[in-house]
Amino acid sequence: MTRVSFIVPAYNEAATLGEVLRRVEALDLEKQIVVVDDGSTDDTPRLLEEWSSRNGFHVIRQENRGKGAAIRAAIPYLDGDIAVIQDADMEYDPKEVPELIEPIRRGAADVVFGSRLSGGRPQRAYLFWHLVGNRFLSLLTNVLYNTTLSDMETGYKAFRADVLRSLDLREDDFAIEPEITAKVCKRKLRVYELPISYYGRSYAEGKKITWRDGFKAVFVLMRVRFTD
Ligand SMILES: Nc1nc2c(ncn2[C@@H]2O[C@H](COP(=O)(O)OP(=O)(O)O)[C@@H](O)[C@H]2O)c(=O)[nH]1
Ligand SMILES: [Mg+2]
Repeated sequence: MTRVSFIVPAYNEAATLGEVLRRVEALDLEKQIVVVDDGSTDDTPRLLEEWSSRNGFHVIRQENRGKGAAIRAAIPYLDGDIAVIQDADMEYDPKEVPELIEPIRRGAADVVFGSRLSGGRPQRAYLFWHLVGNRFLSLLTNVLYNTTLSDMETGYKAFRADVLRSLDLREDDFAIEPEITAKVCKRKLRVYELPISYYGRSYAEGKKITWRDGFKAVFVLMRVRFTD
């Protein structure tokens, strides 16, 4: 049976992390869960304490350096055939993971992006400028790498685990998303997209990404294309 490694970056996510972990745990998959909590100041550490003795559950702690650093810290611990990045904030529903990884299981894909912009699934209507920014970044990705992605910033990205290990990721913050997208496209891997639901949260609810990350994404997409 295919083993699936969930990478869960969690920074001050006590309000939702428990439910996310329960939903992941409930999936009928052979799995491993690696949570990276780098300096949360809410109840996240206590909650993880309760889970830490479970089989296939691993917690990594380090100094706070951003989502990218958290994902990178998890990679050496992965023992699955497939790796999925699972945000801890309930914007992405773990129930959709079996569908997301299916093209990899079947041997058709090396990487699958869950798209919030390809239609057909519930999407919270809000944050117009995020939509514009995301469409622009996806268009730029498509032009630079001759591809057809609709949502390069999506948090749901699934990989053959060996492919994820080989990407040589370096970004610490939210620039990890364009870095992954760019490196995956540049390597000419078999990338697929699937529609996923998006239960977007507001800044008041704890969202952390900002317009600065959007500008940095442009830079990273260009840099990987022309130099790395
Ligand atoms: N470990 C860790 N996780 C982070 C950090 N920054 C963001 N995350 C996690 O990355 C995921 C996405 O962050 P979020 O703020 O929802 O980003 P957005 O939805 O893209 O605006 C969530 O699970 C966050 O807890 C960080 O500095 N450290
Ligand atoms: Mg989020």
